[in-house]
Amino acid sequence: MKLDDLLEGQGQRKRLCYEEAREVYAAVGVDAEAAIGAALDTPISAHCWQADDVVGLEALDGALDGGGIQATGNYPGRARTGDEIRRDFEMAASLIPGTLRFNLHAMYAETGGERVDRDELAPEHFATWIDWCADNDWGMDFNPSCFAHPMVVDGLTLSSPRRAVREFWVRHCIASREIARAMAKKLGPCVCNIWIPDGRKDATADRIGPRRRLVKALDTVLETRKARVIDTVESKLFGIGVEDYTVGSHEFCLLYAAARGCGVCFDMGHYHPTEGIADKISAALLFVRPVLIHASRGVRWDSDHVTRFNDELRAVADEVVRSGRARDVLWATDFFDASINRIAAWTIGLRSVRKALLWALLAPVEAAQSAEQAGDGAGKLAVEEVRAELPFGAVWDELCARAEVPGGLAWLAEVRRYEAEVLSARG
Ligand code: RNT
Ligand code: ZN
Repeated sequence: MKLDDLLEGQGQRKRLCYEEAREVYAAVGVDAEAAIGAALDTPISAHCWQADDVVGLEALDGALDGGGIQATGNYPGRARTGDEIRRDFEMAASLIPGTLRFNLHAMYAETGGERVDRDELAPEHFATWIDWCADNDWGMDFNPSCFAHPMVVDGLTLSSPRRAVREFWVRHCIASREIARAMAKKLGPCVCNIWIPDGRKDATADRIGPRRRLVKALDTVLETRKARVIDTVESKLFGIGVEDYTVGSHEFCLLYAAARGCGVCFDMGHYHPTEGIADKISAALLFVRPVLIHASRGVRWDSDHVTRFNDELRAVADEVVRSGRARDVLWATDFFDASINRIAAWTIGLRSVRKALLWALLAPVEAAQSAEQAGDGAGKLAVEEVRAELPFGAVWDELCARAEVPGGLAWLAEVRRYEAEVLSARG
C-alpha cells in the first residue's frame, strides 16, 4: 500500500482494545493505567531551534563560527520570525501527547529591530515568548547562546585567554540566568543550561589552561544561587572543526557539577559512537542533581538526527524509571534536521521520547529485579525478552486518545495539510 492511501484510512483506523491490553499487562504485574498517567505527566522540554535550523532571530553580520554544530539540508518552509516559530510549534504541540515545556536559546531574543548584544539581553526581550508559554500552560527553559557570534575568538568563549572575550561571555551567561529567573517567576522552575563550543581542532598544546579558566568563569557566573533557576552544564566530546579537544568534556562537566552542586546535562550525541548515556544515569544521580537529558541521535557522529524510539532511547528511559529517581531527571530534546519537514521532525522526536517513557513504565521490572536478586539469570533474560510481545501499541493509542492527539500515522496528514497551507507560502 502506498503511503498516501495508507494515510487516507488512518482517521477510521481500528484501535486495539485497551481493556484487554491492560489485562495482559496486569498479568505480568504492570499497572497500565499508572504508566499512562506517569508518561503523560512527565514534562518534555521542546527545543525551539528545530524550527529554524539554529539560526536565531538576531541581525548579526558576517560569517560566524557555528560552534562546531551544523544543521544540514534546505527543506523549504523554515520559520524566519518569532511569530512563525510560535505558529509552527503550536501545530507540532497539537500532535504531541502529554506535558510540554518550551526550551529557548538566547539568540531568539526579540528586540523589536533594535541591536542588543548578547551581554545586554534582559527579560523584556523575551516577554512575548514568556506570555505565549503562559497562555499555553508550558513551563520554560533557557540557554545562553555561546556560539555563532563575533566574540567567539579562536573557537573559545568562557575559556578564552583574552580577558575581554571571557568577560563578555560571563556577562552573557549572567544575563541569561536573570532571564531564566524572570521565566521562573512567571512559569515555575526554569533550567538554565550552559553549553559552550570551546575547543581545538588539532594538536592541542595546553589542555589544562582553558579548563582552569572555564572553572573560574563558571564560578563567577554561578556565584549567587537564583531561586527556582536550575543550573546545568552540558558536556561534549567534539564538534566540527573542534575534533582534538573540547574544554567542557564529560569528565569536566560531571566533576564540576558534583563539586559545585549544580546539575549536569547528558546529550545523547556527545559521546563516542558506541558509548550510550543510559549507564551513566544511575552513577551520576548518586552525586549530582538534576540530570538533564538532551534526547538526540547521533548517526556516526554528533549529527543531531531526529530522536527515534530506538534501543538507545529505550535504554535511557529504562534507566531513568528503574533508578526510582525520575524526579531528579529532566527531559529535553535537541536535534535539528533541515532536510525534512521541520514540524514532522519535532513531532516524531517528541512523540518518540514520550513513547520511550511509556515503554519504560510498562516494563515488568519487579519480575526482572526479583529474578536478578535470586540469581536467576535466565529468568531475567526471559522477562526482558517478553516485553516485545506485550500489546504496547494499544496502550500508546490509549495514551494518545486521552491526550486528544492523533494516534498512529494520522498526525502526518495534519502536518501535510499545514505544509500546503502555511509552509509552502514561505519564501
Ligand atoms: C551542541 C549542544 C547544544 C546545542 C544547543 C543549540 O552540541 O548539544 O545543546 O545543540 O544548545
Ligand atoms: Zn545538547
